[in-house]
Amino acid sequence: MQQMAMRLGAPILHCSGPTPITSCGTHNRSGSDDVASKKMADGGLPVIARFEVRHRNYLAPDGSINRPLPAFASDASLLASLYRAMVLLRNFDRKAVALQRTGRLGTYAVSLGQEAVSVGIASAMREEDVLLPSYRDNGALIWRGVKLEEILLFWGGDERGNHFSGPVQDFPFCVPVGSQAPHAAGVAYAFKLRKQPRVAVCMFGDGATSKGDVYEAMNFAGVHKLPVVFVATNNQWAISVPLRLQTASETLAQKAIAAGFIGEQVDGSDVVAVRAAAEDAIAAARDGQGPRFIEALTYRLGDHTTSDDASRYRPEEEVQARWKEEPIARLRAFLARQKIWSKADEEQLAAECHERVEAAVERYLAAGPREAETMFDHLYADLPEVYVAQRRQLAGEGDG
Ligand SMILES: Cc1ncc(C[n+]2csc(CCOP(=O)(O)OP(=O)(O)O)c2C)c(N)n1
Ligand SMILES: [Mg+2]
Repeated sequence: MQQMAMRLGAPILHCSGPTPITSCGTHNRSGSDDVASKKMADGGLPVIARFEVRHRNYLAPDGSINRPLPAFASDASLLASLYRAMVLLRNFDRKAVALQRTGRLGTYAVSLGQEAVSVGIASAMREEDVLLPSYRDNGALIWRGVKLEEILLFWGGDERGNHFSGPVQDFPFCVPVGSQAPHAAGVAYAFKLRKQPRVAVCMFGDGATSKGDVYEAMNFAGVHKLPVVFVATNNQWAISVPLRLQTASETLAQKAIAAGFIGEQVDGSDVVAVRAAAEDAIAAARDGQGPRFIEALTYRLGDHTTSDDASRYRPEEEVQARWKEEPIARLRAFLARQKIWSKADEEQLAAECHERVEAAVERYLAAGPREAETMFDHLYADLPEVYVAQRRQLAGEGDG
């Protein structure tokens, strides 16, 4: 962490204790002389632990650069592919909402304003790593090869969507808040036992960080030094609950410190920062250094889902102000400054996205509804007798 902090020259976001910072994300349990000799805290008691949380940002909202860029940022084609993935996701979201509004899709959660998080994180993963996403991480699934029509099938209530084209070991969307975190610790524990150089990447929201599942998973991962990266997308809202009512903690990243590992906060509207933080964290986890936690600071510009109307609980001015920071315009401004993205590229991309999304919708609609009795499938290895009878009945095979 110290090394990373020096390389980044990032500001200290949070620290405790009145004395200068001497350690980073670690504490001295020994009560040794050097600790005792440090300046005494209140009441003459020695300070025995002191922590820092770093904040990472490279691109300003106008696309200018705040600090030296990480190595991958010199790869113009990688930057363009990150941009393309974010634009595709925004187009896909828009269409998915239109499908829901016209009765052709179930509840859907858009990524509006947070596209840089799921795309940036997934872009730093290897194929053999395992993604454990929340319901809002479409961008990560698409990056890893899940087809758009498969995502539509899932949100259309069709389990065939979970039989996806992405890496077969990846987990499906997790709708229960935070329950993917203990699964991630379990996956990482398996990697460790098998001595496989693979990493579990677990994504959830700010609201999920208040769940016992998340704390318990982080604690277990810290104790066993598991190869897992926890990513909290802090979009400031958990449906209608604002962050200030979610936690009294100054950052979400500092929650990792209690579990014994590094937590870093990144500007989640800066895809370069998200990818760089993910690269560092995933490499450390793969290297046997244990878990990491990334808090991606962003803003949910849209409603929670298509079942929500956010104008009932947050002022329009707040949302408008946050549009100035959004990730797609920011990256486009940066790419334009670097002369690696033109108006013609933009027009071509818009046409490509339109075509790709429309073709996926056609395939989704052509898949047609499943037989009603399939609702019993994929729940149990052996269907309990009571459901066997109900399944038969629905299938028109008599009372069973
Ligand atoms: C265990 C559980 N409790 C409650 C819910 C209802 N619920 C769905 S989303 C949500 C808020 C989650 O907020 P956050 O973790 O910040 O994620 P975001 O929706 O902002 O991406 C809640 C309470 C749920 N799905 N699962
Ligand atoms: Mg949230």
